[in-house]
Amino acid sequence: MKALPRLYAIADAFFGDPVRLVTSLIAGGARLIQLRDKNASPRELLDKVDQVIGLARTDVRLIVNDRVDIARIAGAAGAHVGQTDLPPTAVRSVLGPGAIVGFSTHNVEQAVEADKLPIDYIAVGPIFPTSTKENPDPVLGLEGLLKISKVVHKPVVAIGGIRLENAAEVLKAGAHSIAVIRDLLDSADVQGRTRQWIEVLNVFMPRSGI
Ligand code: TZP
Ligand code: MG
Repeated sequence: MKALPRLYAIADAFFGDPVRLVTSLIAGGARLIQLRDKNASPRELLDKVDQVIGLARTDVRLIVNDRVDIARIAGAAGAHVGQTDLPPTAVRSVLGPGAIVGFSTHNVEQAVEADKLPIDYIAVGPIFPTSTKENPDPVLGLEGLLKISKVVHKPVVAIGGIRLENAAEVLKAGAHSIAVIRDLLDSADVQGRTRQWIEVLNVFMPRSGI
């Protein structure tokens, strides 16, 4: 079991230099951060991950989106993969038992299958409409999230269109943690927004690890 914080911040390079973004997220208190850069070449991404790991405190865990090879080479804390990326069982065998492995799901069937895999959390989304992801799957809503949370055992990380204003509802619908891009990164004060998020999420009792 690996304890996961409530806030899962995603530093998406679409919103700016990931090194700058991660610096602000860490300063605001984020301790689980994913680096997502859909356009970088493998070499560029490795360079960015190296830089970000270089500035992370030891209590910050950095997860690489999509590229398990780069997570492994850079010594990141883990990797996050989607339905058409490398299968989670292969990811686990590459990264080892200590790594955090996350897997995206978009409906009940996928979440139930994901629950049987050697992963640390099941990402579920999009919960609400989002313009951050290209070609998103159909919106699940809080009802869809609740349905999934009830049938899986692994921690659920909710993602997609979640804003601070509806975060409490998302936790009430069974999410263990919330992954956020736009509501953090679109802010003129990423550090301050991160701090606000953590204050709101921490009102909920921390649950025992994942
Ligand atoms: N996967 C499902 S929705 C999404 C991803 C990567 C985008 C989430 O971004 P935002 O800005 O928090 O809606
Ligand atoms: Mg992917």
